[in-house]
Formats: sequence, structure tokens, C-alpha cells
Amino acid sequence: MSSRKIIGLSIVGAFVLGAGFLVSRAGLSPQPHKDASTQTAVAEATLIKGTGAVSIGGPFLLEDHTGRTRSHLDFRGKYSLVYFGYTYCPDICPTALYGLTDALERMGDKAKNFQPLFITVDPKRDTVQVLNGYLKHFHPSLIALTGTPEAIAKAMSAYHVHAAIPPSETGKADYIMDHSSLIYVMDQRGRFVASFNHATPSEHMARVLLTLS
Ligand SMILES: [Cu+2]
Repeated sequence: MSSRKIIGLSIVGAFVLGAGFLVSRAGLSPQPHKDASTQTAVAEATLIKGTGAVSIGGPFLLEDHTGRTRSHLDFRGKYSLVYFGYTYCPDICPTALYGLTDALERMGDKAKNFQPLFITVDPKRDTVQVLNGYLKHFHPSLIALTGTPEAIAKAMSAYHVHAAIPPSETGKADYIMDHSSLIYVMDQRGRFVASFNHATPSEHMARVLLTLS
């Protein structure tokens, strides 16, 4: 294992496929084997037809990494791949975004049917400038979004995303956060179709996405 500590992968969402996937660094896991199997089960992302039974996603009004105001309507007409995280994240977010980048690269021309979006859960530190610098590491089509704490909270709530500064990190300037780690696949009309997480192999992601495009 690398130095990253993925601890207590908890199912916190109530929707299909146990979509709430919380990455915690608050303490050592007493049951690593149980966690590993949970992770594998959730990593086996499967295509789900949007049933409308549970609503995932919703309107937002945020600012992108170039300072442009963006709403959910700007991303209609293509599939969106939506990931919530923060740029100071030492491990999970880069893993998710490298995986996404690799999946898109594997898809060749078809990648242009998908718009990857990175929405920060840490608007205090993730300014437009910080997001702009961060994106250099990932797929050129990636758009990063920040906003007021209220606007971010609204977007997180629409996607059932949880993020918090654990007590052990409170008061530190370089705090790390616990946060959900799911890549949501939304269709051209903003409806939820599937989810992956940071541990989903990029080959698998590419294969599933190619069935949509
Ligand atoms: Cu992260």
C-alpha cells in the first residue's frame, strides 16, 4: 500500500449502489479487510438507469478556474463526469483525477462527448487561481469550479456529498479533509446515470463510458 490512508470507507448515502463513499483520515481502521471488501464492491460501478427514485445532481451557479461564471445549464448536451474534492488533498483527489484523465485518454475521440468537472469542497483555499494551477496536472478538458461557501454547500447537497475538517485537523492552516469520493456520470440533461470512485480502474471507467457514447 502507498502512504495514503483510506480509512473507514463508510456508506453514508441512501441512494442506489451505496453512492455515498466517505474517505476519512481521522484514525486507523480497526477492520482493514472489511474496508477493502467494501471498497471493491463500490468500485464495481455498474450502469444504472436513472429511476428518478432518488435525485442526484441539481442546479448550481459557480465560478470556473478562469473566473467565468458557470451554471449547470452550461454543461447540458454532453455527459458530465462530476467529482467533488479539494486541491490540497494529498492522495484521494489526485488519484481520482488521474484515473479520470487516463480513462478519457483511453477513449480517443469519444472523450469529447464527456465533460469532466471538479467541484471544490474547500472554497476557502481553492480560489480561481489555485484551481487554475492545479488543472495543469490533469486532462485538458477538465473544468474546475469554486464559489461562495453557500453555493458550494448547495452543490454538495444536490449530489449528496459530505465533506468536513476532522477534529484532529481543526485549527491547522494545512488541514486535510474527510470527503465523499465519487465520480458521478450525468447524462446530457443532467440526470444521474452511474458512479465510479477514485479506486475504479481507468480501463473499467473507459469501458463503461464508451457504452454511453
Ligand atoms: Cu481528496
